[in-house]
Amino acid sequence: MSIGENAPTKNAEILQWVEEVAALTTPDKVEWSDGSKEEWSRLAQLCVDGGSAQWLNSEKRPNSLLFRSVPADVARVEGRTYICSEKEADAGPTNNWCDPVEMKKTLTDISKGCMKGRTMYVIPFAMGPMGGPVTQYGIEISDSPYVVINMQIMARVSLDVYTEIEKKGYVKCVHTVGYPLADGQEDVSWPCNEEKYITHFPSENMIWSFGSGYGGNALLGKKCFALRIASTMAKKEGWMAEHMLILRLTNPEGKNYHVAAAFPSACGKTNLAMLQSTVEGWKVECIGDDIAWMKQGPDGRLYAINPEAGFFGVAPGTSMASNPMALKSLDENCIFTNVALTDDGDVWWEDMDGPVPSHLIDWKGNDWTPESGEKAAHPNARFTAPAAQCPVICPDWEKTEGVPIDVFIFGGRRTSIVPLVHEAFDFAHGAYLGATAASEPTAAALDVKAIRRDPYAMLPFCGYDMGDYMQHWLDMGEKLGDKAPKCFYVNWFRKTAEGKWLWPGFGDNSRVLKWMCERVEGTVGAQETAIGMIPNEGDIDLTGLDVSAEDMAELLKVDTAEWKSELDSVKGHLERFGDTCPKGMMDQYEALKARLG
Ligand code: SAT
Ligand code: MN
Repeated sequence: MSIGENAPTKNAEILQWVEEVAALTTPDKVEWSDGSKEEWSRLAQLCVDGGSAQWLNSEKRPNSLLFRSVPADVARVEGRTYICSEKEADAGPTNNWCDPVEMKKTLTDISKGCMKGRTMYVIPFAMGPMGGPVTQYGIEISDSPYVVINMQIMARVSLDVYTEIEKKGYVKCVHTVGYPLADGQEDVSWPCNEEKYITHFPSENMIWSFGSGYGGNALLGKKCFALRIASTMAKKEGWMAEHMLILRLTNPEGKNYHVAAAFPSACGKTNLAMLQSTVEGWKVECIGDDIAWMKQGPDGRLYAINPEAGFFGVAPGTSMASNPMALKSLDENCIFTNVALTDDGDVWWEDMDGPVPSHLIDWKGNDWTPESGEKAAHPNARFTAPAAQCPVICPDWEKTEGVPIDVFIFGGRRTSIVPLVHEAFDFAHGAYLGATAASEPTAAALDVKAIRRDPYAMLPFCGYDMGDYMQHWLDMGEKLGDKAPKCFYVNWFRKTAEGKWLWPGFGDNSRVLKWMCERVEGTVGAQETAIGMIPNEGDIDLTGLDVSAEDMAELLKVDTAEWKSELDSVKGHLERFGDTCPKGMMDQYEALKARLG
């Protein structure tokens, strides 16, 4: 097959790579994606005509689609995700590793003819605003039209990418659902393969994904590129690729502050990114909800961009009560996967506002009633929405140079021990707070063993040894010096001994953000404790909020005995990284231990 004639690039290396992939996978045809609206509509209709999607009611949800996957392909597959660095040690103890030569051989073997009967799409995309100093480029080859239309929302797909690639290079991404069609064989509605491989070759800036059509397994710009490959690039080049939301706070005088925050899953990251402030005069705008790429700017400060162009969010739980701004981002031009379908052709999921419908088609395509005893939407059902549709998207969200970060926040879900907020003594201490961040499973008892440490919320997303990654944080602190962001640790989830939530959360979290900004400004105090600086009584603005003084004291309590009881778990966590656990981190641990007495 000759793929060169209608190719939009003359770059011989790209043409050769596309040719090679086509020769191996033998698609029926090759299509060069251009990212146009016309292309989106045509491929959306192709999915509908082929039976893998349906249009939602255009009066309720214009230009939006519903897809249903199969039960065997509903989430990222961490057990099948590999970092194929040259040396095993470079992947670290928390990643699966495979020798790159061996993995390529495995993938080559199973990929022979894997696109037969399908179209192979070549998708040029930018992660970040076109031409920006932090932006990177990629080309994803995929045999899934679902991937093409999702990538068009999540990344900036455009033929201009080929021009930028000449200057900046690109990440090679190969994706196949691994479901070839014999002559005359009819397609299924969600093709995928029982066998799955999500593989990363950091020394070649290459990603190869086989067998899944879902989310981060298939939309390779997201976790695979923007976190696993980019974290490796960032380490080498002295910048940061983080699993962080980015938001802007504006105070009543009109001054802006920019916050980047990392939380493990199920801690309300998307809610915080689109929070509606309850503090008079303070405004919050969203820049990103999942990933931040940050580079030191000419003035020495750290500048962040959101490399993505859309939100790939968990639908269940998203409501007018929990996150109205996310919900309003979904009014049109969206793709929904594994949500339920209402009788009037709209979407539904658990915890949506209003009464539970008496009849739905569930995510498996079956009739559903409240008596069914099963969830109507899959718990990991997703929406894909253009970020520009978010009513509180920041006007500078696509600024090529990014926004200067004032504050880093780490956090987790802890029903006890960890106060509402504490501030790190300095950046190295902040790096330690991120390295030891922990969360309880949502329904867990107060069992220290049940907590999961997830450094910087990057455990499944760091493309190299997590110990080296901790060192990178310390190195960035050195490089940024007194221009480094101030670091904080929050816990919105503390409960009383009787099990009552102490903090209202959601929009009222803006009160804690306000305190952080005032700390940056130096206009509000704090008291020193063994674990860090915490607000003095009265420092957090509680105007109009009904939280008692006792509850506030409980929220900010630091009990040294409780903290001491966690020291062993922290030490064990750090020691897991053996030789690569930075001395600087162990020093922080020893200093905490000494302060706790
Ligand atoms: O499926 S994604 O990797 O894009 C999202 C997630 O699982 O965190
Ligand atoms: Mn995420």
